[in-house]
Amino acid sequence: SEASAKPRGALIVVEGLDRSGKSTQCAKLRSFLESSGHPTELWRFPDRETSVGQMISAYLSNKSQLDDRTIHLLFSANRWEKSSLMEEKLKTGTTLIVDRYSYSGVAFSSAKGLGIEWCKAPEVGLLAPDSVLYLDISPERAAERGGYGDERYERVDFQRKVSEFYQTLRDSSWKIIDAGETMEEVEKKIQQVVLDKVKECAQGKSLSLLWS
Ligand code: FDM
Ligand code: MG
Repeated sequence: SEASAKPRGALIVVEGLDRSGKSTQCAKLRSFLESSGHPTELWRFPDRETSVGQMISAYLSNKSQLDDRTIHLLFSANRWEKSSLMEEKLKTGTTLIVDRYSYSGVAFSSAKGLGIEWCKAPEVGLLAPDSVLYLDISPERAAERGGYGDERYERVDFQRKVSEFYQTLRDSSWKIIDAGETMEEVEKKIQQVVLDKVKECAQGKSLSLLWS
């Protein structure tokens, strides 16, 4: 078909602690790719627009209480409900920059005490990112950047635990970016990594699945 003859887009995931600069860098990366001629969309998880996403949003803003396993599965369901659209976008040539993905899902829930393998199980079979950019910053340094908001999880002690669990999830698709550098330096590093990856994907790198 015409769709499958097109070079596919890349699945680029950006991870990191709260206040590590993810959202800013995702927006900059999106305009960079667009201006370089690569059709690009910016996605984020949780996607608070869906009905599952609204339950998640209420939980994060402390308007509702949910059992730890229940909210974990809702975060996962929120990725599954977008998974076929994600695949379609990639296969028809759109690069996706995704602000948080399954790594957030596992790191945050594991930091609450749930087992890592239990946390990974519902993620198995989702599309695996072509590249994970981890914006590396200490929780103390992150908190200094204007402080955290008042959502659940935005506390230094908890974020430290999350960063430990993130480390256990690192694999060969990860690129660790020093997020303590200036915004421009971080931006330049990300651009280089991502452009290479976008080219690799357009040249036929195949999509794979988590978590193999
Ligand atoms: N979070 C995010 C999780 O606990 N699990 C997940 O699967 C995802 C995607 O939700 F504290 C947490 C991480 C963060 C909170 O994310 C909301 P944003 O990026 O701050 O909106
Ligand atoms: Mg947040």
